[in-house]
Amino acid sequence: MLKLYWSPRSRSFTTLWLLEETGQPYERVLTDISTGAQKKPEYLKINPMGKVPALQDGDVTIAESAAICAYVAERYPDAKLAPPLGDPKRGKYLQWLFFAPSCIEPAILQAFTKLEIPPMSAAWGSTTQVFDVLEQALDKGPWLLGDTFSAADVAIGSGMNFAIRLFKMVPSRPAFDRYLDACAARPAFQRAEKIAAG
Ligand SMILES: N[C@@H](CCC(=O)N[C@@H](CS)C(=O)NCC(=O)O)C(=O)O
Repeated sequence: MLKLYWSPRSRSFTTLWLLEETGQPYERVLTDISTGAQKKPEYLKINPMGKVPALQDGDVTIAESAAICAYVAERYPDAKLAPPLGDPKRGKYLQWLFFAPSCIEPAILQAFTKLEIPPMSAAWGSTTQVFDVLEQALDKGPWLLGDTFSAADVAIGSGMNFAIRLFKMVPSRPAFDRYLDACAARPAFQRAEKIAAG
């Protein structure tokens, strides 16, 4: 059975939501970051970054929320959380899945810290550019791939929920409100919210 190392009120939410979407049983190993559990030598063997979440599948250990999303979506293809190999939707799926850590996450932090970085040098361009592009992608909706919900929505939806609704780091837009309402209406999201509250 998969083992998820997680902490309440943290980025673990993404992976809790994803695992709840699969409908498969998994074990949760509480690694409470407020106690420093993530820096203990046993845990550093699982994720040398000393951060949650991390996933263990037999001898395989994986860190980084987006990588865990990709792994779990492929591990349980029946959950239909990723377009299969050869499906034309797979290209955009991968683009959005990688957009979460490489553009959404730094854009949120930039909005929060107000750090000035020349858009030509920043891999994500600018906060405005990232959110404009996301808004455009959600134009048709309800999901990033239109009618097809995927692990990319879990990665991006949880980041945007964190930034807009939980921590008010980023101002919302009507397209983001619609998207976050759709995410929050999913029973798996609601189950993960209860778990993540600790
Ligand atoms: N890039 C990582 C970031 C994980 C991360 O930042 N985790 C935070 C909690 S939200 C953490 O474990 N912080 C504890 C620490 O750094 O000691 C991912 O997406 O999984």
